[in-house]
Amino acid sequence: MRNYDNSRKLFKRASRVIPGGVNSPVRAFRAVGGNPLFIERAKGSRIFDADGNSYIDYVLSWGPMILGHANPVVLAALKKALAKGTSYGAPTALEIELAELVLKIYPSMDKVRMVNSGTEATMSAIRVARGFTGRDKIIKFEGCYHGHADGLLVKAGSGAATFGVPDSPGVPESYARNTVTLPFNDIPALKKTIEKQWREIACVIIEPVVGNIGCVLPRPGYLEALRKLTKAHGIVLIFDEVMTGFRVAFGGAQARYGIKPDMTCLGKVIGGGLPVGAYGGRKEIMSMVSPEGPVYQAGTLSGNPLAMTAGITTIKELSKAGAYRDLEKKASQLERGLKDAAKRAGVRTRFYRAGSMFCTYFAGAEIVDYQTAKSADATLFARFFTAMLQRGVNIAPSQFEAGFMSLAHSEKDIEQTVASAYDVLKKL
Ligand code: HOZ
Repeated sequence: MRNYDNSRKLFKRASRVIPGGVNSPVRAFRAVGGNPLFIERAKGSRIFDADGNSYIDYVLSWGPMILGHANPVVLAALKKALAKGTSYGAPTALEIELAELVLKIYPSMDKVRMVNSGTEATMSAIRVARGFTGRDKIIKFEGCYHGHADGLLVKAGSGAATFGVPDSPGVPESYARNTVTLPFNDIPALKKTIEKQWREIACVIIEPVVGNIGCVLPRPGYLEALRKLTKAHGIVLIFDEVMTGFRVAFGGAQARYGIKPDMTCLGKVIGGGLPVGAYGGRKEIMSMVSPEGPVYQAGTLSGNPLAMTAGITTIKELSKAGAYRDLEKKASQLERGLKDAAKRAGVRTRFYRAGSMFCTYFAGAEIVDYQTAKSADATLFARFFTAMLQRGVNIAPSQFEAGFMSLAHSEKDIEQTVASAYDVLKKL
């Protein structure tokens, strides 16, 4: 049996000074039981906890570490940047370089603004969409999570869904009233709402592949219908690609599904493991942003030189020939292995994947939206999670979170993961 004594002690100490002992609720093990692991270091596909245990990691800091942990090229670039100072609060050439890279890979955007997190990106994009259209309401989808800004914590996924607070207290009714929520993958509901309320709707924000209730894929034709309806009614379509950007394809979900949104939010991978978010879009929309336009948005550490360096280096590494072929190969090896393990063990699961993000649901029925995702057996998942951890495999401590593959995962890591999964599944 693995020993978690040091993590347990650290959690006790943390709980005295930090709410719930964690700086983000998704890190707590409340949905699966036990205490969170306290991590000491990470390298490649592995993380190491405070008790010296090592784990093959499929959380990858919730997505950013697509090259694997402590990538030597990123670390070398960061060391060089560090010697030049950590923040200036003034423009740098690095910000231009990352912006140029992003715009080249995401041609739906003419201009992009760097911020510090995905939450800031979505919150700011919505403000700009409201300023641009002069309308107040927004549409979001049940189970989609766009960070924790007021008005987006309505029927939200991720930790909000995991801990049963999809409509968080503290969000004034008057804010929530401006958020219209619809089921994902439901064209008739979307059509009906837009045709009735379009005069009031500034934007539709969507995770094109929903990564905050596991991994829910858009049905064929769904994103196309969304694009058509929003365009016809002058509604700004915002793709929240914080999770899917550089993940489901180099060019994100918009490249994978061939849809051109009006605005895009990015985060995670573009920071290479440092805090970064970004939002961008068509020229006429982005020219609303201060100081070019009247919509205010700002940040002391926005465009931070270290974060820009990690982002630029990560994207350059990803642009090397074969990177996405390699990711696809590894992720499909895991997909085949896990599906086969579940079949051999006689456990009903549903596995979904888009590029290098994926989820195994303990469910028999198809998962197409929040309602169907909720039908998954969270108790069985919790037992699976705990036993996998004991065997040295780290997955997110919730049935409602996606898993991620990195370029650092080896064939052997994946074989070991699948063997552990079979061992656990047959005993469930
Ligand atoms: N958005 C991620 C969870 N689905 C991780 C960020 C967080 O800590 O909430």
